[in-house]
Amino acid sequence: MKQIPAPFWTLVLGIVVTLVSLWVGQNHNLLPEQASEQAPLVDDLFNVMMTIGTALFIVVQGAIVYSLIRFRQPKGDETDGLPIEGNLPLEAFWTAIPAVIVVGLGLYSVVVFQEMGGFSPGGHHGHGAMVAMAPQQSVIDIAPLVAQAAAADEDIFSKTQVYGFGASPLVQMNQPDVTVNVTGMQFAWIFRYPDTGITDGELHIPVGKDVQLKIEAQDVIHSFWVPQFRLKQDALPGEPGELRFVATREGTYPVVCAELCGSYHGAMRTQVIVHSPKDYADWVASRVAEATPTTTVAQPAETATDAEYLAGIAPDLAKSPVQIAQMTSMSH
Ligand SMILES: [Cu+2]
Repeated sequence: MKQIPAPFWTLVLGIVVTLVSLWVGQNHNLLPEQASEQAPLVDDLFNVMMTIGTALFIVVQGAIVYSLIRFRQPKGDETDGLPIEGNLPLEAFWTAIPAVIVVGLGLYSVVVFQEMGGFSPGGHHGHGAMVAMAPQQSVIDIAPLVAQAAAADEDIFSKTQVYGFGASPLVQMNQPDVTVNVTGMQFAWIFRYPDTGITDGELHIPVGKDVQLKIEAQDVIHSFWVPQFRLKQDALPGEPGELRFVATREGTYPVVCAELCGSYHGAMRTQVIVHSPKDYADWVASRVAEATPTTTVAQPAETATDAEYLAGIAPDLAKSPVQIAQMTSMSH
């Protein structure tokens, strides 16, 4: 080894470490499948960090192992080591390299944040515009808790979104295809669709469509997280956040609360079901068809005839005796 100069070995080791790190950065298999348009952006950043982390790990651990062997204390040698201190080039080197890495990663992460729409919520929407889009009152509340909070929530959800990931600069001017109001509460997620009045404990969305979630909490801070979408947004009481994304794969993915919110936080899970556009339309249709009987059950309808009751909540339906007969039979 004496014949071969040290710079040569440094170069060879550097190349080997770089190649190994690049390979690990692309093949670590640590992340779940990608199910949204936003996921690849996050994963590319993660892979770069994984590459750098692997290189640092190998260099640091390698230096330790090398030193353990190379500078091992000889038997019987009880003397102190040489008091070496102050190597300016080395100190400049190990200060400059991490500084460059941290600044680089910081800039890169800001670019990813921006591409995902992280700077957008609230930025281009006036309060008035949001009020004009305010969803109508939900008609089928599945839980008394939700019913009680619904009126207040409509005010909340009509507030300007400040937190989260909104429309990326490319789609800023477009209205979302689907908007869902998401409420986190101890210990469940409630999803309400202002356009159709549907309320559900699971999130149903169509694949390939621009989805907007308005996320809010009813009691304490929760956090809405779908690992496969690489999206996570805190749900704050009184301060709605936004997530805007496009799901790219049909399937069922977990929705996890990522903020310790109480004793049953660990059980605060549900799922997001990404449908094909046709399945989604079928789901909406079936839920809307269910809506009226559910409302009937929830209301004190005993005193009214079915026709009178229907006239109150759905005048269009009440005009048709056939439909009244159908609704009546469905509700019993
Ligand atoms: Cu929680």
